[in-house]
Amino acid sequence: MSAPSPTIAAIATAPGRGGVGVVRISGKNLLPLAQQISGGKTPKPRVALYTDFLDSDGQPIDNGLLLYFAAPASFTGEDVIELQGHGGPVVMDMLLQRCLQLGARMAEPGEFTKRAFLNNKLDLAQAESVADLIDASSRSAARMAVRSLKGAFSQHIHALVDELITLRMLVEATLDFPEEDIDFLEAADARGKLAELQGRLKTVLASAEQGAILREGMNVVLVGAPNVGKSSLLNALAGDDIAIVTDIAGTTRDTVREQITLDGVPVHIIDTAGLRETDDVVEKIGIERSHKAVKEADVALILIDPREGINAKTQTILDSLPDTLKRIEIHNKTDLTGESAGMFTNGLDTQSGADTLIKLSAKTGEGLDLLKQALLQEIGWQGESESLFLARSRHLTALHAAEAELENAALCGNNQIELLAEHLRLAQTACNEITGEFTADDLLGVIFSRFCIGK
Ligand SMILES: Nc1nc2c(ncn2[C@@H]2O[C@H](COP(=O)(O)OP(=O)(O)OP(=O)(O)O)[C@@H](O)[C@H]2O)c(=O)[nH]1
Ligand SMILES: [Mg+2]
Repeated sequence: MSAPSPTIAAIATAPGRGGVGVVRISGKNLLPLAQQISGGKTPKPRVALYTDFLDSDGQPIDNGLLLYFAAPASFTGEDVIELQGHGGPVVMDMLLQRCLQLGARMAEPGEFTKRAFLNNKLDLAQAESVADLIDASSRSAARMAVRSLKGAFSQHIHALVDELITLRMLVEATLDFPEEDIDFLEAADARGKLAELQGRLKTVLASAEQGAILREGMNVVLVGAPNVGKSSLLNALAGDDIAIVTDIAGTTRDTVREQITLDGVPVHIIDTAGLRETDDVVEKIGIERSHKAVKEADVALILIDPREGINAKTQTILDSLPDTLKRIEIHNKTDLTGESAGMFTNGLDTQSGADTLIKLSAKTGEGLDLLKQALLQEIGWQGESESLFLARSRHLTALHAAEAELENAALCGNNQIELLAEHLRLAQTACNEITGEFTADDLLGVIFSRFCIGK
């Protein structure tokens, strides 16, 4: 692949004020630009040059450090210049405008990383992990993104592809030399190799699925009658007074969102308006929003005061819940109801249809840990380990496709060698999509457009 040529520039630091702001430039042969901006100085690669940054009249816009990375030893693989000036929005914009005047154009979101990919500095999985690292919403997510950026995920994919290639060579050799045929494949233990490959793929897939949980997190919605303690539970989980709590039924009218982290997994909690018959216009809208929030959720926490049971409005919502939505029934206020806190899962006949019941007190915090544990169990989180990858759904789709092709390959009979070869080829294509070896251009456009500018 050849590198696109126009010089690009962008403010790489976050908008707003900061001690330092960085304008980043990438392109071919950037030394003339460096000289014009610095008043004729020639920067040495990888040595900080303290200089004024000059406008077209030779007047200083700012002063700071100019860093020059000569191609190909740079992030993008092209010449890269970083102007590290003072981090004010106006001065940064003036520096950027100066670069545009000198022939650069504004970089598109993710364009620096895209060039790094096109110049073989990063593979696609690594490039994606750059964005994941920037977007990481927990320490665990950040740690995994760095692991992927340093190539841990790609290494596993490459190992898979290497084994696949070995197997394909065996099979294709049989096609080319039919006289060798089946005995040859049996002698080389092709079936054993295929089974091994399937096992390896399963392991990678399991790690990637865990990584996807860490990347995407989960949406949890709190539903129930007024006054059952939904907002109190949100506050208890968040460890902060996020939502207003009173003993007046109908306190929460709008949905309230808060993100917490459980064992490194980002959890988006949505508190909703208590569900009841009402003439209050505002509350009615709130109840409508509760319906909507439930539809977006992965897990619904159905709060009940066991002394009162489920009211008609709550029942209506429960009846409308999709079957795929996971449910946990919660009996709140154990400090008042006399029940002891606990988690129950076997042989339950809950009012809500949930197969997990937790008794807790949002007020005293008793039983709260059980709820956290249950939430992580519901989405299948097994805890962080060194072998996880911060996978995206794109990766999971590709790995599942490869898995299906290997299963089909395993089903091929001894007289279906051509079909076997084709399934193995398709399995390899699916794996290669992850690292970008065979990814269509339009897919690249989608992936990189989700980056921030300057990255
Ligand atoms: N004793 C006790 N009181 C609780 C508990 N949880 C909530 N409460 C009280 O119950 C009342 C209602 O709590 P909220 O958290 O506002 O209930 P809600 O479900 O959000 O109510 P709406 O927003 O009106 O739908 C408040 O007076 C809380 O202090 C609990 O576990 N034990
Ligand atoms: Mg409330």
